[in-house]
Amino acid sequence: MSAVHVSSDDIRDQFSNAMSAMYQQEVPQYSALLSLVASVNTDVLAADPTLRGSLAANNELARLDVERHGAIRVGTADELAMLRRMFAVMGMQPVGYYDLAAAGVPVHSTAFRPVDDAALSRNPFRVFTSLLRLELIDNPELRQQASEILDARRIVTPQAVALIECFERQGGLNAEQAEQFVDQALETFRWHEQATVDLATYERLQQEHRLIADVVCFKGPHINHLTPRTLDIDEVQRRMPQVGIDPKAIIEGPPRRRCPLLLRQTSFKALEEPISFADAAQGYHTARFGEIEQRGIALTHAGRTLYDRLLGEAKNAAVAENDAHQAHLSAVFEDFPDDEATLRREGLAFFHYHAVPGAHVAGPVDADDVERLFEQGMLTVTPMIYEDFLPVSAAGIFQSNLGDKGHNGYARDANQQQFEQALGVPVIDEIALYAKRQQASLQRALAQLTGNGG
Ligand code: OOG
Ligand code: NI
Repeated sequence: MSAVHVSSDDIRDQFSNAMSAMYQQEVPQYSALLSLVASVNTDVLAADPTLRGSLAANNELARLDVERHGAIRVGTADELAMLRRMFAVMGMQPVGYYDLAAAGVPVHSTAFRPVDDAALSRNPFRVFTSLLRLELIDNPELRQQASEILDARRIVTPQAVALIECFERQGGLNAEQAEQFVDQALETFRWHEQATVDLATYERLQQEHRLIADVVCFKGPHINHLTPRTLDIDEVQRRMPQVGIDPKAIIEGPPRRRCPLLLRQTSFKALEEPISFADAAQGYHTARFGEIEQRGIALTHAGRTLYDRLLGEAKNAAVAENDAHQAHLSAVFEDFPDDEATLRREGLAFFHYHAVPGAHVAGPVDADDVERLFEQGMLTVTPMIYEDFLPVSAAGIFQSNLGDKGHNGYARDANQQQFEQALGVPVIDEIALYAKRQQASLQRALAQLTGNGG
């Protein structure tokens, strides 16, 4: 059968809208957060026409309102592999490897997201996906019990599995199948007020680590937050209490900059929600929250190394209050160049290259001519936005929602190989992706300048 296929970008867009609608209904505070972010974004754009122009030039403006990421946590290799196939239907691939064990969270993670320019500007919906590392549970009986509970559940509906298989066979889904797929896929991420275990089991797992109870005791990997993108995270953080939202103490990531770097994030604290257990006992579970993010420029290996070094230096004098923390960070980050020309010349960040309209050069040019073309005003750049996550920030977000009790870090090493075995494919290297996109934009711009391009 060969009806016309809906594009994966369309399916992702439909799914991300459906997920947002479901989460707004499940967690009304998330709706309040969305309104706050929309009004701050409107204010920022009105006050800063240059920013508006640059976002518009980069196709960033249209995606701002649909922009969000979510996060889920799964328990087994099979669950992770099945979700990889589900996300592939939506054009989302596993990018990056994040080890959270060092920060006391017994998971490792990747982000499922679109990878090419067109898909990213259409709808960049990303899902930060963590796999529980059961091997980090010390108590062998508890480990065994958790593993049996997980093996007995199916987190994807049979209809969704059938549609995934159909997609893999046909290379696409028709409109009706796509609609069914979105409905069925959504079921995996729904909240369940009933735990699948009795209260005593829940408490034992909770005592080992709150995250383990969250992953093991429910029917599936409920979406635990969604995150809209703001253009001014400091302002949203300031205004959150005015709309009845209680933010976490500190904005994670780099400080405020003229040229925003990577990713800054803050969240509101997880809600305590009533749960009933398999033995009919009543209790509470805390897992779901809301988060906001502000995205800046993607960094090269060199830029990222500098970022990690400065963040490490700033951590040594960690302060618990946000204004003081930000002031301290800003001082430490004075060693990081804060203008686009230097970031580019020193190879610290990634850019999109553009030929100046109407400009023309005779003869062949190559990458060695780039500086000269800049000086002659033939080439310009705009920042390439960071589409990924940051492990230290992610650990901060996890921890603020697991209570501050914390865990002193699991001694075991990161294990990307084990993660990729579970996933069934290697994760894509995010830095290589940015480099490839930058290179393609430069080639396109040079071809335009010499009249060989569109
Ligand atoms: C994921 C926390 C990390 C982010 O944006 O860095 C995260 C989780 O709590 O499952 O969402
Ligand atoms: Ni998040």
